[in-house]
Amino acid sequence: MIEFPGTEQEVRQLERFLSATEALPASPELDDMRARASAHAERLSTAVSIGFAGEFGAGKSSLANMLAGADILPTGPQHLKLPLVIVTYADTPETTVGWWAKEPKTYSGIALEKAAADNPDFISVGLNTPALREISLFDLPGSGALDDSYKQTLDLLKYVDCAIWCTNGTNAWRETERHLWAQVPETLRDNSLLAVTHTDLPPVRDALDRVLARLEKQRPGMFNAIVPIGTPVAVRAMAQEPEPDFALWESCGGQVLAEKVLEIAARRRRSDLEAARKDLTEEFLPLLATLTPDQPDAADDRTVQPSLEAALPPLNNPILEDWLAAIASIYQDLRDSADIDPAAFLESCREIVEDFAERLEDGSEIDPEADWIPAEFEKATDLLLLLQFESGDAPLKDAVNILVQLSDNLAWAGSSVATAPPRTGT
Ligand SMILES: Nc1nc2c(ncn2[C@@H]2O[C@H](COP(=O)(O)OP(=O)(O)O)[C@@H](O)[C@H]2O)c(=O)[nH]1
Ligand SMILES: [Mg+2]
Repeated sequence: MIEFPGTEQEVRQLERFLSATEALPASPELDDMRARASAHAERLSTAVSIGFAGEFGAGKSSLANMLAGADILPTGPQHLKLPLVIVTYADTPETTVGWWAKEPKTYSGIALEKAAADNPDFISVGLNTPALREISLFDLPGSGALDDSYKQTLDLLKYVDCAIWCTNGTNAWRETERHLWAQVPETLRDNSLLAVTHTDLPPVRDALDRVLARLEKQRPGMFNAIVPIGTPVAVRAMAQEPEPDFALWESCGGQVLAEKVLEIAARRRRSDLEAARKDLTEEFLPLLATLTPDQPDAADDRTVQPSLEAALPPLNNPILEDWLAAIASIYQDLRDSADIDPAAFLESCREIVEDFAERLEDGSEIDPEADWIPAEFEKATDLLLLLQFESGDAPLKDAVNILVQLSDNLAWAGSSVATAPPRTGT
């Protein structure tokens, strides 16, 4: 089972950075940092988008329905001409019609036909399927050979993080498909799958090994993986009562396809997270460490201040202040040394966390409601010790994340009752 990486912690840190820097005097550097922080926060709070593309009748909508676990998108020959349809998460089912240059309009419930009649540029259908919180599905209109739809497909593929190019196994991966796909940016190709559909049909099944061998030769640089699928069989397998027919789900390709989709989406999410963490640890958090965190009045304080340091009132959270100073000293050491020794870095992190764990023990410096925090520091001490036995870069990143998490804990609750600022719900 693939773990989909959570983003709450990073989003919270980015938001904290944005609110703490909101009232600072503008400068090109700060504006650039704030723009990057809000772009990271936006990306990490939005589901990873998976585009289904391919020629007419290739099985795009059937496959998107299968992954959504619902019969939402019409399939087969039809009168209803649909633009891009996005299937996404919503608490209650709704249908939104959207235009690139006009305000959208929302209908309650699933209303594709009504939505299509508005002649929108795209339609978004909201379902409360939990998996859609992580991934949204973009069902692209079919592309024909070298007509307008071809350019439209290329344009719409710019909006997706990952794609599944659907090709009909009866005549898989035709010249027209290759021609289009070769024009897709390399990063997207790398994050995409080639789904060979209709593999449940006997002629396709019989020739499958040969077809897959041919496609595999052309795969490098074009797709992350090739997955054969008999979609109606997969749907039937999952709909079995009283429980899904897992053997059939596996043999028709449903299992591998679902896993691969999750894998490319999770990989994309991880790379977004890494980019955000890099900015957080290298720039945002060090700047934040020089400021007062979460001061409720900071955003309203419009007084012009001469410098970043003077821009915010002093801390009234002494333990947090000491903690941030300790972290800042680690950052400083990191900056000063050309070549970090991972073991030494982990050891200094551990020492600091251990010191604070001891200091927190008597409970006088934190909000009584936050009595779980000392235990967090003790757990972190043990974790940091364990990380010293691992190799590579991963333990360093984990250590930084642990420090950041602890900073968050202290920012939230690290002031004594007498000096605690009013809670702002952040
Ligand atoms: N046997 C079989 N039929 C499929 C498969 N995928 C799609 N179909 C059928 O092919 C037709 C076109 O599928 P659709 O999902 O509408 O294709 P789209 O135009 O790419 O969205 C429909 O009648 C589907 O039921 C498959 O894997 N096996
Ligand atoms: Mg379709």
